[in-house]
Amino acid sequence: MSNITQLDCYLAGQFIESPHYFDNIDPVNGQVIGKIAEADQTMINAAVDAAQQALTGEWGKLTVNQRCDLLHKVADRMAEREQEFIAAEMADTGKSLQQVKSIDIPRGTANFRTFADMARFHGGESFITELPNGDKALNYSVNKPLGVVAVISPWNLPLLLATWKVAPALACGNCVILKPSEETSSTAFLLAQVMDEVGIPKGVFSLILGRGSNVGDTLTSHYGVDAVTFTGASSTGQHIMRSVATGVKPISFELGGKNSAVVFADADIEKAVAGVARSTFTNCGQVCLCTEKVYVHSSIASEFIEKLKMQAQKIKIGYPADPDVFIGPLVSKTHQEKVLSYYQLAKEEGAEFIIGGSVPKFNDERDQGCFIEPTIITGLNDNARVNQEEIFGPVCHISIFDDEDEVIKRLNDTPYGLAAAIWTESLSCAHRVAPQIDVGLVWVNTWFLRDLRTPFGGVKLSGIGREGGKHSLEFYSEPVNICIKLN
Ligand code: 6OD
Repeated sequence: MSNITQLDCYLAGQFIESPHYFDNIDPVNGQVIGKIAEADQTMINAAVDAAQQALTGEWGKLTVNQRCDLLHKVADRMAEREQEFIAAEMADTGKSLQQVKSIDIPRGTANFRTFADMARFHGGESFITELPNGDKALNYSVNKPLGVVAVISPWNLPLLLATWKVAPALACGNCVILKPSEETSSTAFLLAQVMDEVGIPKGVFSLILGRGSNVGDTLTSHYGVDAVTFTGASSTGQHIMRSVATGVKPISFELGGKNSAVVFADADIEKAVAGVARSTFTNCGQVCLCTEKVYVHSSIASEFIEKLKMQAQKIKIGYPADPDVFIGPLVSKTHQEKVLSYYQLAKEEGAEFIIGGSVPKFNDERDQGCFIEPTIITGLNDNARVNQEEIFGPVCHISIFDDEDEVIKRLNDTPYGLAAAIWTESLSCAHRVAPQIDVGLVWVNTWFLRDLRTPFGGVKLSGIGREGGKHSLEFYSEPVNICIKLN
């Protein structure tokens, strides 16, 4: 296990003690496992100043290849310290060893390697411009970093989603100030140690810890912060948008979702059941891409529901370090109360519970933790609040449909638009339906299969902009046009 007990901010190449700390709580049993610094205005100012100096100093003078080599060293050192990252992520989130080992930590290193490699090949455009009098000009573009980028990352996939933004931002030559969620600061702290160990120049990467309500606005509205990139709740995205408006700063937001899965009559039912169980219950439902609404064709509905119920019954809930455990607790008491309030709302709205709906009983310390039962419900209208609002827990509602056009219309009747999954054995059905769903990403016969070169992001309340591959490089840099008259 990680022996981290005090997490400090890292700025201007140093770990700095803070005037205030708050408790880090273990979601497995509610015990205090450490203390986390609360940055103040002076520390944020110092991080911004150091970043601005680094941009014009050693960091700004590195070649792209030197910069990208350094980012590979970050990935290598993270891999060497993998066990510490695993332990820290599990302790903060309660997520299972199975998941941390297979998703969270490998993606942390993959994010650095992928964007370091891609940035080496990020070229510009060039044109020979012909004027009416026969003169010519050479127009070309060079990619410049945006400057100081504030990365605000969430608690559900802490290392994965922080590095998804930190890595391309650094690869493009920016300086980064990372503000992780107050629920999950530990892997960000380890990342700061790694940056320090491999010799990332001082000021290039800073870690600002603290509660969003205290430090968030100070950071995003800071005159020295040039761009803000955020993953989290849509309401927080709206708040950040207001705070950056005065500075007209570029933003990239990946926000909430209310994602659907559609199981067509010709689906391979075993694969669809396993896939929907995975897309609903992975990470205790705390992935913005998780399925919360399932539409099943009437001809296979009873078989599908029975099999999904059996699959959910097999899920082992318990201590995250137990290798057989699929889901641990939710991240916090506050979040457990939120998810439970939706279970209660579902009851009030008249849902039928196929399985779950409550808190599991262990008769040990875990009863003080934040566990929750995987839950499947049915019987509600599409416009019930439970079917419209993001719950972010291990729960899905099953609806029945008869007709393709009808289900597409129902899928799109939501203020969110992040992801969807379609289960069908018909290639033409997949090609016909996928582009008609108003989301940023459609999976067919799979879920959360990621290629980091692809565009990633949402529409409507689910976000602004695209990251991934060249889209990340385009967001984290600005093309500058240079026009040379030729004679
Ligand atoms: O896989 C990714 O790159 C990504 N951005 C996932 C987002 C998950 C949100 O909870």
